[in-house]
Amino acid sequence: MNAKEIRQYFPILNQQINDHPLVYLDSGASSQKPIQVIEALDKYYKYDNANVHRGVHTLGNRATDEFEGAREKVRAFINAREAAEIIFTRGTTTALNIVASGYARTYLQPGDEILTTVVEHHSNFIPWQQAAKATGATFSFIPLAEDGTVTVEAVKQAISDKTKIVAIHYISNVLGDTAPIKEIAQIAHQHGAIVVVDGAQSTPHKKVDMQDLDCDFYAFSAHKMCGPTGIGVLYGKRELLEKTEPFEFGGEMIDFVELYDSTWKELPWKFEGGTPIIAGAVGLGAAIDFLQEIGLDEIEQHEKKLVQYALEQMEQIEGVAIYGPKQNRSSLITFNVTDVHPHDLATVLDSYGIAVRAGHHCAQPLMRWLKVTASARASFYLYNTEEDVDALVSGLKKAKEYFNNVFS
Ligand code: 7TS
Repeated sequence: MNAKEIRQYFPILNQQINDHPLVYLDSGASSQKPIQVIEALDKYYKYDNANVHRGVHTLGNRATDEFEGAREKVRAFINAREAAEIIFTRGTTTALNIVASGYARTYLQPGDEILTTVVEHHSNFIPWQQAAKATGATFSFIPLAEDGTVTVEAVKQAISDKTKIVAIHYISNVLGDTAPIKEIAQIAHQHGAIVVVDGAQSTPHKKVDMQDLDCDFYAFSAHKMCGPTGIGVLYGKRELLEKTEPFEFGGEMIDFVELYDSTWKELPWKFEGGTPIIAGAVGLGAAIDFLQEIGLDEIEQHEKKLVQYALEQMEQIEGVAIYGPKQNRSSLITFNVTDVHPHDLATVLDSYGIAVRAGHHCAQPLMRWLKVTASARASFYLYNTEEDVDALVSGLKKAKEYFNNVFS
C-alpha cells in the first residue's frame, strides 16, 4: 500500500493551512473523502436522483437499484447473512439508539442487567444508561486492566445469568484497544445475553465479519470510513431485528395503517421510516468499493506501522503521557503534555497546519477513569504518511518550547 499515491485521491489534503501543508490527524472524528466517493454522489444527483421504492418510472427504478445495491455491498463488506439484516441509519449513534429503544426498553425488566465498560463513547453509553433507568435494569461495568483494555477473564468474572445485554466497543476512540469481541460473544451467549458492538472505530480500519464475530447487533458510521456524513448502519441478526420495535414511525415503514393500529413492513424497511438516505447509501457503497480495492488488511498494517513509528518518537518527548495499551493498538494515539491544556496544544499544532482533536472525546467516564479532564488525540488513516508523524512530533516539540517560554 502506498499512502503517497492514495493521497492523490483526496483533493482536500492538497492544501495549505496557516501557511503549512495540511497534516490531517483527526480521521477518528471524521475521515476525508476520496474523489471516487465525491464523484459517485455527484453522478447520483446529476443523473439518477429520485425517490425509491415507489415509482414505476426509470429514475425511480435506478435510484432504488443503487440504494438496494449499496445495501448488498454493505452486507458483503461485513459478511452478514442477508441484506435484510442491514439497516441504514443516520450513523452509529442512531443505530445504537434503535437497539436501546426498540429492544432494551421493550424487553428489559427490573433485576436484568446491562453490562458495559467506562471506555465507551457516549453514543454507546448513554442509550444504555437511560434504558436501564427506564426499565429498572442494573447498569454495570466490566473492570478494566491497568492499561484500559478489556480482558476475557474480566468479562467472565463480571457476567452473570442476570446479564441480558453486553454493550461494548470493538475499538475504542480514545485508547485504540481492540476488545475480544468473538470471545465476549461466546461468553455472553452462554449466559443467554446478547452482544451489541459499537463498530464506529473498527469498521474503517480492519476487516470485520459478522458471522465470525457472532455478535448480535453491530453499528458503524460511513463518515469515518471515507463515506459521506449522515449515513451509517445497524446490523442485527434477523431474529433479533424481528423482535425489535421500530424506532421511527411514518411513511415507507408500514404495511397497513388502520385507525387504531398499524403493521410494519418486513426487514429492513421496518426501521427506515420516511424517505431514506439514498445519496448517502450510494456514497457509502462507493466508499466500500474504494476501501476494498486497497484492502482492509493492507490499511490495518499501514496504520499499525504508522502508530508504532509515532509511539516510538512520542515516548521520547519528555512530559508526554500516552494512554491505552502499548501493544496491538489501532490507528490512534491519545496523549497529554505536562502542564499544557490539550486545547492549547491543539491550537498551537493547528498554527502549523496539524489537525488533532482535543477534549473529552465524548468519553467522560473514561476521562475520569484516566484521571484527566481532557486529552489530545492524533488519529491516522490510509492517507497518512511517516512525514505526517514527523510533522506531529516536530509540532509537539515546538509547542512544548512555546509553552515553556510563555510560563517560565
Ligand atoms: N462510537 C465511537 C467509538 C466513536 O468513535 C464515535 C464517534 C461514535 C460512536 C459516534 O459516531 P457518530 O457517527 O454517530 O457520531 N467518535 C468521534 C470521535 O472520536 N471524535 O469525534 C467523533
